[in-house]
Amino acid sequence: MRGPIANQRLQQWVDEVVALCQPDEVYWCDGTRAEYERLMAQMVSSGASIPLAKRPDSYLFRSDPSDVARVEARTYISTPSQDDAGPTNNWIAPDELKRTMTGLYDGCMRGRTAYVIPFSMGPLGSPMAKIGVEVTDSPYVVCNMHIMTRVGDRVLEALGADGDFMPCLHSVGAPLGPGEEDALWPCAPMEDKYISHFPDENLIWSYGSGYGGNALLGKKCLALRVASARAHREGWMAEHMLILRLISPEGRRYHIAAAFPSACGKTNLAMIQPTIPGWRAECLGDDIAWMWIGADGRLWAINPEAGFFGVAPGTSYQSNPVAMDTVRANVIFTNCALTDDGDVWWEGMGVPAPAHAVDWRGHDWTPGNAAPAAHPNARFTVPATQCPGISPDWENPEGVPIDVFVFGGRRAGVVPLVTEAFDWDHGVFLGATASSETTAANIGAVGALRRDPFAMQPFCGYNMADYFGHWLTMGDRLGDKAPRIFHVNWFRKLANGEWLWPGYGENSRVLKWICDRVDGRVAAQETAIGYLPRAEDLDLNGVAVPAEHLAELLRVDIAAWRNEIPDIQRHFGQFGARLPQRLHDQVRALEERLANYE
Ligand code: GTP
Ligand code: SPV
Ligand code: MN
Repeated sequence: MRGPIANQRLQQWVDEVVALCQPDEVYWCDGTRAEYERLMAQMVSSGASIPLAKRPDSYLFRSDPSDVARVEARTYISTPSQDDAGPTNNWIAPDELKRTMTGLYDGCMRGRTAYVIPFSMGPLGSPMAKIGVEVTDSPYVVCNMHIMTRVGDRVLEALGADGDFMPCLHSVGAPLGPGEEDALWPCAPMEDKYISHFPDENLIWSYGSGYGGNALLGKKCLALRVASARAHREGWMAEHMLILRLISPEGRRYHIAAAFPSACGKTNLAMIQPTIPGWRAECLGDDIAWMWIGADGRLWAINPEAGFFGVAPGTSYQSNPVAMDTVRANVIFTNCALTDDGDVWWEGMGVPAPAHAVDWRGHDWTPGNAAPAAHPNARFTVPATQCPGISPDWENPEGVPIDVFVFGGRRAGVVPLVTEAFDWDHGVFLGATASSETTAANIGAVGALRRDPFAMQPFCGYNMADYFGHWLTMGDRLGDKAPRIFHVNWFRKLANGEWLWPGYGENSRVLKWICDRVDGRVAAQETAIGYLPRAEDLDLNGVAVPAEHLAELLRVDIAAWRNEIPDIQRHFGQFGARLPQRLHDQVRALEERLANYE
């Protein structure tokens, strides 16, 4: 098939992996459309993939019911010293973890093909781009990597004979005996799953899961966990952030990078269609931003990905028309429901439930069924180029200059609609203390309130206290060119469960206030927790938000905020002496302000 690979280190690593995992065959991916179609056709004939009659070139996969999301409980940051992984990460010593996983990998690809996927995170030719090579025994992973990253021969060319790459080993962990029939979605039991990172070696080993962030190793594993550790060492940033360009009626461009936890609104904000006349938006990325300080002293950002792996439920022509148009054709759907006429359906799609469907488990489903038809973490995989709102600059190797950071989370109570930080340190404090109700993007409790600093709790590849310190250092280096920092919460609820804020396109009203603050065009009130708009400072022309809802959205509940302090102290306390003093100072300052705003 292919002659020897120019890059000796790559050939040697692949040889080692093949000797260990013992696949029946080894296949080097070239990244072509023909390859994608060939693999998809194989999966259609095995029954793993269902072609959708109603959606051109689109396919539905159903995962094993046990393998529906990331598994934080089985995700490891394996540094020589546990302190370097820090209290927010699972840790096993590298020797021990490699011994355990080598045992699991031994012969794990028997009966399967090992696919070698050379991929680039970031546009090839960008000084920020990083090359990885994933070896996987999952053709589903290959097709998804085709969409989510830049794959194939052009990457090997860029790698050359002595280029550097990050080795990423993945197996679904289900070897096949001779003649044994494969499962439609092979995977290993929970106790054998390991999503492991060796950040000091730029090395990733994943075993036992075929789903999303566990298996598409360029995404969370490389571009966030390993990259964040590397960014700390090298003085740049790898963040769980969307990148958005907002354009005012006068044509002024604002570049916004926003960090919300998993399934908390990044894709939706990244694809926003502003409801305020004259304002426009362009999408640059929906999940990950890599940022560095440019020659002009500003912070520049690229999106290292090439596609969207987005949450399907809740996506409709009302909530996110840009996403709906993006997924009209050429999509991989996972764990959506299948309609009788050959389309996908999910809860919150904005069209009536079909009278009959096949749910994500493959069972008959009719409206009124207690269980949802689509899994809450059902996803679409789609190329970014298909997004009608994609920015002409989305692949610009130089990136875009960031004006604004927005942090956020899903909080039914307490946290107002929008808050502006007093200064950089206070902004870092807002990021470091951000909290959110957990979602179905991880296997575990849903709706449990937890701290999710900078939306990086599951993705920070080193000690989170050092990560906070890195943010402070970046601010010091950026000085007066640092982006302004805000915090938002679209998810306030009434006691009856109704949303207080309409969200989605109407979030542009908050973004407009943010941009106006950056340019000094609008007032704010100083409160104990930061600057907030008064109701009259928000442009609410054309949207009906009851005055009492608005008052609640912009209210600073002093008693509730005082109640947050012990939890913030507990949260910071876990880092011991490693927590930067400047964050202790922020807690004290908040306490004092809360005491003064009786
Ligand atoms: P990951 O891909 O997991 O990192 O998630 P994400 O942050 O991109 O989340 P996404 O935008 O896909 O949103 C997840 C869920 O939140 C979807 O069901 C959305 O419909 C819902 N959502 C997004 N924005 C809003 C909003 O402004 N208001 C409300 N009420 N829900 C929203
Ligand atoms: C997330 O969970 O934040 C995601 C989806 O973006 S996954 O790729 O599965 O991690
Ligand atoms: Mn994400």
